Amino acid sequence: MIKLLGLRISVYTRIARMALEEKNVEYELEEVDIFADSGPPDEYLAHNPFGTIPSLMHGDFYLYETAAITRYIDETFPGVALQPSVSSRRARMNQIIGILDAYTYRPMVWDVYVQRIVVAGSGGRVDEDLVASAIPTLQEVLRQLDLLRENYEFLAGDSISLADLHAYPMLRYFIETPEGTAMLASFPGLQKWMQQMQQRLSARATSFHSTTEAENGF
Ligand SMILES: N[C@@H](CCC(=O)N[C@@H](CS)C(=O)NCC(=O)O)C(=O)O
Repeated sequence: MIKLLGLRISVYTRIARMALEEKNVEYELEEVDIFADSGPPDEYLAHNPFGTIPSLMHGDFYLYETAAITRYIDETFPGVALQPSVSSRRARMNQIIGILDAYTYRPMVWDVYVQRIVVAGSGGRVDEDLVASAIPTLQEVLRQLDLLRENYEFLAGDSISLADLHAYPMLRYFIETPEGTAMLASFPGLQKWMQQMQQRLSARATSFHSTTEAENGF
């Protein structure tokens, strides 16, 4: 039995869920509120002292760190391969995942999306300096994703890979902001990729929202 510990609204939980969905693996999502005022529950910290989500439980095998989780899912379960067999393509996939973890997630999700949508939506004061400071990095991130994709249909080649599953949830939040929509519009290739990703069953099944994203549109 596979159990994923995380939150439906979490970017990294969604990355792992999309990998499980793409592989058609049955799993249960157990919500763990690491953002509670009291912090992550003690029993969660006992397994993952960093308190990040998601974590995966497969029988008595416990794993945290999303890039390790998605590779484990791909390598453990049958179905379509989510890692290219050609080493240069696989390296490209890993490079993109590295860029997303190191330079994308924090500015894209916390500095822009959370400020513009979550803070503003709850009547708080948006930290405009924080939003503005994220923009140059994010412009470079999109430029690199566009460049590294070359003319392939997906980010690391002509079939879907873990790089696409890592990127989509971050960009899905980003395009809810005016900055994200405008920035993506200047990369038509990436915009087309987003639209294609949004139609996948794995994206629909893991929507952050209660209605499906296809209904919401963007
Ligand atoms: N390196 C971790 C990062 C995961 C991560 O940052 N998840 C967010 C939620 S989307 C989180 O747990 N944030 C809480 C924190 O960093 O304390 C991984 O790859 O799993």
